[in-house]
Amino acid sequence: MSRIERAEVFVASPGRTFVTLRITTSDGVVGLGDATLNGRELAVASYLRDHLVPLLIGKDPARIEDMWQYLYRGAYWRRGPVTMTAIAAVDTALWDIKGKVAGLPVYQLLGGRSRDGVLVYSHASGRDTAELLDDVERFLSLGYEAVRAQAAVPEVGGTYGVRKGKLYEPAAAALPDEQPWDTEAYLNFAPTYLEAVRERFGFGFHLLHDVHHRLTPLEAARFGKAVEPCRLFWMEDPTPAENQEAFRLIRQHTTTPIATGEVLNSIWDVQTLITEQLIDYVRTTVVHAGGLTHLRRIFDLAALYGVRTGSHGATDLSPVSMAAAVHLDVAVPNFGIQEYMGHADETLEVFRGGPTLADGMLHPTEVPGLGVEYDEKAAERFPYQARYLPVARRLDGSVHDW
Ligand code: KDG
Ligand code: MG
Repeated sequence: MSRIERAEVFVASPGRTFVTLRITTSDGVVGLGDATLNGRELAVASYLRDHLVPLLIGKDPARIEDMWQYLYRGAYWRRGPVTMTAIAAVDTALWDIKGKVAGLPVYQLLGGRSRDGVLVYSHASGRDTAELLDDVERFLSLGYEAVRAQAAVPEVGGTYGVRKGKLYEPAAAALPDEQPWDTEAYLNFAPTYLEAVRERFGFGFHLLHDVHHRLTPLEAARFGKAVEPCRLFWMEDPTPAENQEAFRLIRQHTTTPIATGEVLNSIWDVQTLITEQLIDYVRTTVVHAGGLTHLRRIFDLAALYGVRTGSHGATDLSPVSMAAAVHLDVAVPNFGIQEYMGHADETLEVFRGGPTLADGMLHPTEVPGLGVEYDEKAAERFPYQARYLPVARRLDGSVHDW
């Protein structure tokens, strides 16, 4: 019987920081898992190196479900982003290995295709409405059928979502940057630029917007009502997601669809949201919600209640995560949309392969496993650099939700 012989953790910053787990079996089969937790990367690396890797050696790589139960139930301490990201890395690597052993792409092991491709959205942004409109035009001309739109609030500045370089990359400083936030200014301004997007480009594509946990439930209800004429695909994270009950109030006041879950990491975190149908899209991911095994469980619960999937896919989800996401997206019946921001050129020098983009859709590779390779030599050229997401402060100096 095959055994897990080696499990190595790599931390590198090719364009941004990624933590990658590589498991090698006694038969020489290699599996990859993403273990990146933006701004807390070394905590997951230590969880893996110090606590999980010693448990993996000698175990049967084929027993994916049993390994998941062993690492989750067996640890006594459950849930939380660090734990669930570490478990996810092991789980994803074992699915990669199973695909390679079976000679099948992972989506075939998940039941095969439910669709031909995976609809994605990307990020248009601008320092003002005019710049945002140009950026939306750029994405539409590239063939995207769904675009997220964010603009800086003119009199506040530094607003979440505005791209500085080629890619939108919010984790940029060696210590967290502090950025101002003014809810009333945002509530006055954001509906105007979403209306401007619809006015200029019409309704022939999906328009999304990320509120990024910045509003109270009542403010979110006001916002959702105000943008109803824009017919958004969704408003994302209208209020901090850990208070699931808060979404009831938003739901009662607006028909704007709601997406949440990118910071949540277990089925228990989304149970009320899904079973009470308080959201339309669940944004949990392979990397932060316990891997393919657990995310499939969340998506199956969502399917029972008519909630569709819309997984997070920012630059901090490595190409290994994106590949795993696309294998699952193409297979599940209740897929909605997949976020896709692409990656920096340096990232793609280290991670080779992965899904291909055509006509606004991602397509999984047909090679056995996940279809991504990690170039350890290339990674050595990009040593770890600490990078943090900014922190938001209200105009009176107090900390706001980021
Ligand atoms: O790690 C956090 C980022 O990925 C996040 O700020 C991006 O909200 C985000 C999104 O929707 O992509
Ligand atoms: Mg978001």
